[in-house]
Amino acid sequence: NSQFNIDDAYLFESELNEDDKMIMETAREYAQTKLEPRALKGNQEEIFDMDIAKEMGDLGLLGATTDPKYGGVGASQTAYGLVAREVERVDSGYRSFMSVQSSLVMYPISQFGTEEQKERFLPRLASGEIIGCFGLTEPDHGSDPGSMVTTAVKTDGGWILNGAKMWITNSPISDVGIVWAKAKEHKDDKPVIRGFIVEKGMDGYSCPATKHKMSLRASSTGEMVFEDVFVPDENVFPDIRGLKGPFMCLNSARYGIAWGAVGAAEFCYQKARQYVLDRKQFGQPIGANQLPQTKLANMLTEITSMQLLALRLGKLKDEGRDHHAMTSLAKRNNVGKALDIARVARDMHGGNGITGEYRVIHHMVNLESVNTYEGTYDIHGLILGREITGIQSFTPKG
Ligand code: TGC
Ligand code: FAD
Repeated sequence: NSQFNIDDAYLFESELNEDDKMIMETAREYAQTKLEPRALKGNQEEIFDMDIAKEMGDLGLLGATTDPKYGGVGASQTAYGLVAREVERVDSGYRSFMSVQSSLVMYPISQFGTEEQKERFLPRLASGEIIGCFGLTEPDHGSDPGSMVTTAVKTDGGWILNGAKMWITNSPISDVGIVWAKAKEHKDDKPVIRGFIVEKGMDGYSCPATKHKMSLRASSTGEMVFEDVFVPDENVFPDIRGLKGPFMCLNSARYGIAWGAVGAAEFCYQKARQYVLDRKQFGQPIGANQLPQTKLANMLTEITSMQLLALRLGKLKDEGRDHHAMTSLAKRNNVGKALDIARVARDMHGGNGITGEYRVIHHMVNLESVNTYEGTYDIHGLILGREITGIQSFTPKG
């Protein structure tokens, strides 16, 4: 009989191949030695240390699945997820930076870009020399991006963009942005959603920062504002049309988030366990009581199911057998469960749980954003509901 592993109850890490394990260990070592010491200050003072981009780039952690020809390390989807888990064990904000760079900027350039676009942007994004952002959400169109009002109108040699994107991770620190807009080639055309690569310094393009966030404070968030911005033809994705383009990027990011939530939940569970073993009340460790023990049992049960779900989805993605509804299921379940675990872990820390030092409240408030972005908990429920019943319930038409 093997020993029971209280952090990996069903021994999921023993299922990983050597390459995936090596990337996971590289990410873990980096996150624990370089990110963890910055996390509390980063959160409290709203600092995203720009060195992080280069450090992650040097280790091959940005766009890890990208073809080595363009600066990636050709990692598996499973390995990409394992990196997200290690980074989010420290701070969902650092994982957000990594997810956006990898899944929402490098992925669309790899999938939809021209050869010239790939050569021009991917190696510098992979090394962390330049930073990217992704603009889909608008001030009045979040869950329903199909109703976006940002426009792109054809002109000589390029396109003129007008509109605004809101809640954009990395935008204030970005050198490039992938923006989705309703494009019209001719005046009487029906508009169609297309993807554009915008660059810092383009006339009429600005990225004001969003201040006073109470969550993901170490992640830089802002707007993307377009006032008659000229984007040359060479910065347009040539073939992808419609919402399918941005949604394909979201599938990749949502998958990474499902793994990231595992790391945040594991951190909170391990902290809560240690706390109730160390802290004595009524003459005995708090952990000697039945309620804290069953809370820990519930956490481990949920974490085990989250680990297995993420691992299985990674394998299905590596085999090309995934469906986007599987990703919705994993993102919704894992982030929802991680948030529940963080809230219970916060409670188990009593007054100390209110300070940043124990860092559970830090994860708890971060996970509120994670539960909202990339499709809210309820929107993923509705995506699954549509698959299960065959009836869409987003609009009253049914
Ligand atoms: P719907 O009719 O469902 O679909 C339109 C077209 O898209 C196709 N499609 C997908 N393709 C690939 N993957 C998916 N997941 C897809 N889902 C849909 C679909 O087949 C169709 O194609 P076609 O060829 O027939 O036109 O579109 P809808 O408007 O009814 O969509 C409804 C809904 C709710 C599913 C969708 O709008 C949605 O997912 N809303 C949530 C919005 C969201 O997730 N926004 C995320 C913004 S980015 C972000 O938050 C980054 S945070 C990152 C960080 O910091 O880590
Ligand atoms: P709404 O769509 O207004 O939803 C409000 C509430 O109504 C939610 O609870 C929702 O579940 C519910 N709701 C909406 N429609 C329905 C319905 N039909 N039925 C039932 N309930 C419904 N976006 C980007 O494009 N790029 C980014 O990099 C990015 N980064 C982000 C970073 C942070 C920190 C945050 C908070 C958000 C970020 N977002 C980004 C935006 C994010 O994707 C949106 O906030 C999210 O999709 C929800 O949209 P909304 O905020 O407009 O909420």
